[in-house]
Amino acid sequence: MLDFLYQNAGGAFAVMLVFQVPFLIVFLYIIYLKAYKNPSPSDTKAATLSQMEWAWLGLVITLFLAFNLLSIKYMPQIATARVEASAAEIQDIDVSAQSWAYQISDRQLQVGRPVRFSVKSVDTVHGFAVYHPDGRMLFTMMLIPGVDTSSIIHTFTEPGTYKVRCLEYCGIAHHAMQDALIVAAKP
Ligand SMILES: [Cu+2]
Repeated sequence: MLDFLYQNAGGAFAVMLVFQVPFLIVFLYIIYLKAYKNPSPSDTKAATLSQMEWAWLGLVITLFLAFNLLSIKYMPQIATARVEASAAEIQDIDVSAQSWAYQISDRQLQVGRPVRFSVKSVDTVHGFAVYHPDGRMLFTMMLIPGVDTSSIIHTFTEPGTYKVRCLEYCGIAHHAMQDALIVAAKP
């Protein structure tokens, strides 16, 4: 769905601006406040400020811990270990990456059946990223030649065509290093 944004330099630049412009606006606004609106020294007492700083620090630490603990089960490695432990019926797929294409033992997958991707590179550093049909990246792996095959287990929940892309720059045809997986609905 968002693919069009990433297929040309203008789109990528626009996405970058969406992230940067709010910071620029806040930055300029603060300069404006201190330069014209309220140039005198702050009248907040130092003691009040330090209380606020402690409260802020506590909030940041609490949010940091909460987000990490709540999201840990969504980490690909943790999710992989959980599926492996539950002894589900896993479909094994071997993937070999080579400049600038993938060899994939089977591109036909099924909704609801866990897939173990065992992926390696035979020449240089490559990536193996799988995208949902709506453009979201589901996971990515970095493949280093000479390192053992690495594997990840993913269970697809929706049928469709899932794009595969290399996300590690690997030479002149890196952008063309793409493939696709077909996920079929439950029979
Ligand atoms: Cu590449």
